[in-house]
Amino acid sequence: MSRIRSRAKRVLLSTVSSDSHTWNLVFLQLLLEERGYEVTNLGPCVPDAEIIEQVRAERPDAVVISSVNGHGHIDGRRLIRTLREDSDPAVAAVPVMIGGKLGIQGVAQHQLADELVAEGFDAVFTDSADPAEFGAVLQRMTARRPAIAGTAA
Ligand code: B12
Repeated sequence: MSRIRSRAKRVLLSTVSSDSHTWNLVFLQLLLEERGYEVTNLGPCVPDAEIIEQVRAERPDAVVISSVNGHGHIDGRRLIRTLREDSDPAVAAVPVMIGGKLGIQGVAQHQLADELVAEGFDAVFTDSADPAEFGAVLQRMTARRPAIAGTAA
């Protein structure tokens, strides 16, 4: 008889290279863990290359990027371009979302969001995003990924 074991979905959580804020990451980690995700939190000021190497090594079901220092739209654009151009198709295709205070206050957040989606993010959340909507979008994205960890005899 074979048994099929489903596993918790894995989320790689990070901010961008310029951003030293950490409570946004702590908040998101707790929110995601409360919803049953297994979270790897890379912490503040993470270089693009390290995020991409972690995606390659961990094969997460989704990547969640948070930035609040106002540079998120610049760093995020550079990060997503590099990730989508990766030669490993599994890395290039991983679902990635970004959220937070992505531009400086006063800049049209929805325009920045549209630009970031055009660059390759699967979803973009502005600062006032409803956590319930974020949860629903993440669930839809990760549901498309294989849910089976393996089979045991
Ligand atoms: C604490 C703080 C700092 C601390 C950070 C310490 C630490 N270890 O985290 C220090 C002093 C280091 C700091 C530095 C700077 N800061 Co500061 N900081 C703050 C402050 C006061 C609180 C941030 C915080 O911890 N909030 C609590 C967390 C839980 O909430 P949050 O960050 O707002 O995140 C929420 C949402 O944005 C959302 N969210 C965030 N990410 C994501 C992602 C997804 C997917 C989703 C769905 C939602 C989501 O969910 C969170 C919970 O609601 C804010 C002002 C404020 N009141 O927000 C400024 C603020 C973020 N800082 C700001 C700035 C400009 C800076 C500096 C550039 C200042 C400077 N000139 O040096 C530097 C940047 C340094 C850098 N390299 O990044 C600005 C950013 C301006 C903007 N984006 O328009 C703010 C908004 C202050 C202001 N009003 O001008 N800062």
